[in-house]
Amino acid sequence: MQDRYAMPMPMPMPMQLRCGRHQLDLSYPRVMGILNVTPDSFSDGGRHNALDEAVYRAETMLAEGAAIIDIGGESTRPGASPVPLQEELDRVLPVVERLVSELDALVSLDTSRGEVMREAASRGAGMINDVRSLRWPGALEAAAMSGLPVCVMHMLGEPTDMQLAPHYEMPIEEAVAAFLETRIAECEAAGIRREQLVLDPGFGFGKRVEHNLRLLNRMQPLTDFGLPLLAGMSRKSMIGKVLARPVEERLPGGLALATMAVERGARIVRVHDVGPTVDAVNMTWAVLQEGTDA
Ligand code: 7PJ
Repeated sequence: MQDRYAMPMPMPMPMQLRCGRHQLDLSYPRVMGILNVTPDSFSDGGRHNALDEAVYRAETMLAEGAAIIDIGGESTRPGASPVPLQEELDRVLPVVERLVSELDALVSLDTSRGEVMREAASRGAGMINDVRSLRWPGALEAAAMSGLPVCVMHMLGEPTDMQLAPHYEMPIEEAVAAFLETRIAECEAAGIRREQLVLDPGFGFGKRVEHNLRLLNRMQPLTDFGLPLLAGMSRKSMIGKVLARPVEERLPGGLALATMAVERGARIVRVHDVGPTVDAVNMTWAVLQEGTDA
């Protein structure tokens, strides 16, 4: 008889993520709704209160089936420069407070700043989403102190320069895996438990369209880390470039990408258009579950 310890078991993926007061069930794919609170993301022109509008948008996304609301006060679009700390705090904290107190929402904070992480955590945020993977001074410590799950994402360079001439010395999927492996180790060394990490290939962050397409197609091996994968491609320029569509006409392309991400192992999909994506993801999941007795 074969030694039952001879075959290494695949690392079990954490199916439940503890997010402060919330428990996030990742035994099936979930949708994260994007809530940008940068001044240019509101249509009000001063007529409505921007804070009320943000709360209303979050409420709509939750009603459409979003499991997480990702609040971002810093534009990380290609070419964008960082906003001053106080401005970021002023933008995001009132929104965190209202989404937590009025909607009991699971809020994630799209930030690279330790101060923002700390303040948001103390107001009830449940997750940290840092496109710079806690590489800014103080971020590792603040994230560890918060005890919240952290999404670590691959990015080559900084938003200011990342799209100028992205170049890799190795296949993109290997570069991303190597980067994530290093970040996981740094997070663990700082006291963040491995089971509290979510991994993101970072579509559009220092990548040409060919890089993005290849990375999505070859994303499955990233599940070997045994951690949940998050994919964010909603409205991104990879869709614009392939389909020649302006940003407001990228939903069908985005649904195709969300479907493929789930098929290749993503458990969180970060999008602007929550309702249609929830349907696309749930339909995809139904097919993937076929025959598994789940
Ligand atoms: C991402 C993000 C992403 C994660 C942005 C945009 C740019 N966070 N924040 N993954 N993208 N984790 O939404 O177009 O892909 S901002």
